[in-house]
Amino acid sequence: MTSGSAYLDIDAYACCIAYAELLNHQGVEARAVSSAPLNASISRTVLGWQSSLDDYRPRAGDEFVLVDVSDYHHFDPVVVLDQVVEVIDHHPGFESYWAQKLGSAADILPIGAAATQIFQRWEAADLLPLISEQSAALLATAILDNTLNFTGQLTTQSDIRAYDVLARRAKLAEDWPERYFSECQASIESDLIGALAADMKRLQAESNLPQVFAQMTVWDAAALIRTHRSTISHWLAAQGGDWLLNVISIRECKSYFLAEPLVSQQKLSHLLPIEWQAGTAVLERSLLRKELLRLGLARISVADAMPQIARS
Ligand SMILES: [Mn+2]
Repeated sequence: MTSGSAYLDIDAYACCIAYAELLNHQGVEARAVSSAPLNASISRTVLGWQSSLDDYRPRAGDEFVLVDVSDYHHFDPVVVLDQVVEVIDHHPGFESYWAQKLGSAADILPIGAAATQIFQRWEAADLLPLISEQSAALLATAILDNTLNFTGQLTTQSDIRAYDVLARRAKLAEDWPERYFSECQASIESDLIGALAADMKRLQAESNLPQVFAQMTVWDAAALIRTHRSTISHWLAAQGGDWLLNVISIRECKSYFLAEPLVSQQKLSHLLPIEWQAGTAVLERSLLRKELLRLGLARISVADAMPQIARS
């Protein structure tokens, strides 16, 4: 049971732990394994739940289940590609590769959180009464985080229902969403560069999105940018000449973009109705990097289709 290489967010972390727990109940020996650093979405309280990854090093002959990742460029280095037996993910782009390789053992869906898919596995196995309070709390919080408190575009009814059931099992407080996202902001602000580095993706040069793409989810994005803008810009500019930071503001349900290179601003203006002012732009809804990737892919496929239409 493992996930991506760059960093582990709460969705990947929760899925590894909770799916390993389910498989062990089903008599399949499984370990939750990752060699990636944890990012700020695994907040102080979450770490205090005393549920963690297993201290285990994969051996020759082990099989791998991937959760919350399907792009084989970004696997945890412990993974042996040919020994992957199952993929559970909600990122776009590699659906047909895995469908061909694994058939129905590839479960890649446009859904708010991979944690919802893991919840569905527990439910389908009729074992939900056995889920530990920690795993229920982890999965519920992963759903909150990845759906942006249910405001993200990919949020589905299944995510909402999974949260309700899991939050009740885990006895989470009513104000847990606000407390959780405020905690994430505090941990980001206590190590801003670390948080940027941990949640940054490098996209292919031919991508129609900025090549250096950092993202963070906080309670109050305007305050974060006001206080830390020069530190952020300085560090991102050192990573390359085409960069963007997406700060998702849960309190206001908006996305704040920070990009100083003109080329990066233009790429984003191509995909979204935004106006840049001195390197920042605000979108009146919260938008995730994977939603932007989806928009970018849609534009590529439209562009690819054009010449064919012209020829026929
Ligand atoms: Mn996820």
